[in-house]
Amino acid sequence: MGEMVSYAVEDGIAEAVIDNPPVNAASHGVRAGLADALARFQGDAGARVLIVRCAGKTFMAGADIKEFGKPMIDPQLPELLKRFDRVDKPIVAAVHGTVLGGGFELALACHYRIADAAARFGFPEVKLGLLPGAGGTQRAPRFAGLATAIDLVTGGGQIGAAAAKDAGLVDAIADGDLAQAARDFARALVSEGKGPRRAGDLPMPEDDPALFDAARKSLGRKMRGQTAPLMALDAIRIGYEGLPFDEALDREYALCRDMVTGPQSRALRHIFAAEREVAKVPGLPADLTPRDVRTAGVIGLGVMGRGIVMALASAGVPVIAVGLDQAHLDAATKAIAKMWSSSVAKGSLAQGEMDARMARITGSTDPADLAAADLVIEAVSEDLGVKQTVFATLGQVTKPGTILASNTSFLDIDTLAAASGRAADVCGMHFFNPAHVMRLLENVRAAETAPDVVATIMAFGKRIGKLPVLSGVCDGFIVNRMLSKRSREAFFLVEEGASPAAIDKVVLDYGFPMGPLALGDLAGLDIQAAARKSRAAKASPRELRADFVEQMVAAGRLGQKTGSGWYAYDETRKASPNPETDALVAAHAERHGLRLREIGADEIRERLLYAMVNEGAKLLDEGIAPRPHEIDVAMVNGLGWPAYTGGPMHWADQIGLDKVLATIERFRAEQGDDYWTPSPLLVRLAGEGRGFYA
Ligand code: T1G
Repeated sequence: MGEMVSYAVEDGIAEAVIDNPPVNAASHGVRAGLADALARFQGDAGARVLIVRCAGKTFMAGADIKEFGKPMIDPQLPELLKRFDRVDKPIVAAVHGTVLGGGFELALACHYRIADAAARFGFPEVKLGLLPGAGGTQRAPRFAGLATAIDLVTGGGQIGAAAAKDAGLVDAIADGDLAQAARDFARALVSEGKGPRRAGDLPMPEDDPALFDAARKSLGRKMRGQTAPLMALDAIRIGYEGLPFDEALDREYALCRDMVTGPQSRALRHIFAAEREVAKVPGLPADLTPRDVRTAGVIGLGVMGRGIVMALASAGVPVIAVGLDQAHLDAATKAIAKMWSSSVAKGSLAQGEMDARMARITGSTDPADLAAADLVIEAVSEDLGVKQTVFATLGQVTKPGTILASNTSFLDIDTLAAASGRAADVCGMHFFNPAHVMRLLENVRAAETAPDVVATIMAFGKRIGKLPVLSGVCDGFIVNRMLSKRSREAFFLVEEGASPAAIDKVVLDYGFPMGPLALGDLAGLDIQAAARKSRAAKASPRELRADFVEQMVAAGRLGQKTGSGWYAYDETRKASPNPETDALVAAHAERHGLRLREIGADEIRERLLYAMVNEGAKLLDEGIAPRPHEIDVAMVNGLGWPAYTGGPMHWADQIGLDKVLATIERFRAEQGDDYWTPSPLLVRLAGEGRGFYA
């Protein structure tokens, strides 16, 4: 049986218990162990019913992702689950935790299912660029009907135990101990003379085939650019259109197997692994003890400060919220209550939970009240002088060992550390707007930040449900520094003759949620103008000359909020090309004697994206980003870089760094060294025929 699956029989009830921490993935040892247990159960006349369950925190959470790409060893999961169909005695799955992917498929291949009340179910395969390849697309519809099966299989989301029971995917919800409830359930099956209830014996539902077309349309929008959801929909259709069950299973598995080697699955599995790798900071002693953070503090209650207070209170952390004065504090408290009240009104937040969150927030206008905090996050205005004063105060009023973190998006944290008088306790925690929604958190290690402070903010970031990525100190850290190069190239391309719509279309077609110019209109061109102003001292003459944003702000055109920016907006904020912008660009070219030219989509894409890849390589060169993992995870989660490309560094590796470098060298010849000098790391890796990851 091997050590991963135990098998025992008592009073005619056989139990196969899987134990493969941390998530009972269907590794080879689990599959072999289950095969043995099934054979023993089949051959043991004394065993009337079999229960399959898992030890640890969750029932099987899927195939073993770490085995993908390696030669698969028999029995493979699809074939093993077919054997469940051939057993002539009842099999019960007792499930808890996150019953996902191949784990959900194992449960559906069992004849009955009893679930812990807190269990959750889903087919996340499409998030890995795959489809349920062990019967999910054929068994789920037979138990739950077409609409529920399509939603689960193509959306990759999860449903709870009660919803699963209502849908027919679960037969009973355990009352109390799951193992005992499973035994009682099994015993009742035997006493009622119930035999196997195989999915394959159930007819495919005759639900309306129009569900497929509707799903195809909505997937085209919701999962734009991704192939797996549409392939998963086709897999369901194979069985729906009458292919015999076993043949449909074989077709489904063949589809899934072919997707494993596809670029989108490799990219999505890379991001899955990278998002877990970035939690392990290289060079940090594994035995470091994070500091205890019982109470947090936030000073500065503008938009970001309020979002951070909400993120902390939502995660169960008591937080002292310090405003500049009573008016600021009252406005912040009111705004926070309003946001949560609207969630309560929508039914996405229980009133009791909102009350608990509000109770965790203690308002104050006196920084001295932060003496009770173990971690203080500063979120005052992005002015170095103001922040220096705040850090000097924090250094005085907080107790020794309290961590002092700045939410600044680009100011120098070493300067703030010096102002505090306690540099070892100072770091950055850069949240992304809206801070209570966006998962990405750029944790910034300054020159003198103590190692245990780094360990603390990485652990604390995960504790509050964020995705912490470590960065060193530089202007813009990882995301905003790379983004600033895309903005530069976008403005240059406008100067050279590309229309805003052409530029944004290339970025949209690549898979971003929005193009750079439309994004500027959404955020507000006044915000962008202020950011450009703060960097003017470091900007080149050409960057200063490309002052379209300043020109539009001067004309009162701030983007969506004024109905006019790069685009013109109607009352529903629908964008259309803006003649005022065309006139502005033409006048700009005339004024500066610029020759406008036709620019193709390929050049636009390479100018915008390779500028970020090159900057990412410089971040690695300078040690700002510890590894390419941090860059890919930050750009996917901070800028919406499409995960199915793997992020900038993985994507560049797939193209080949020699090709990326050759294109950058061409731009260098055309655009000049200031903007297109390749990073030394990129040159070296390309020369060695390697990638950022290889
Ligand atoms: N295989 C291998 N390792 C896995 C794994 C998996 N399926 N899921 C998690 N891990 C590792 C993870 O890498 C990390 O390792 C540790 O477990 C804790 O993970 C045939 C083809 C289950 C909700 O996509 O969603 O089935 O970093 O930090 O926050 O049709 O893990 O400690 O070394 O995420 O508590 C489908 C993916 C596979 C589920 C738990 N299944 N996992 O979250 O822990 S494809 C999935 C998750 C498939 C079949 C198809 C989450 C979780 P390390 P964690 P968590």
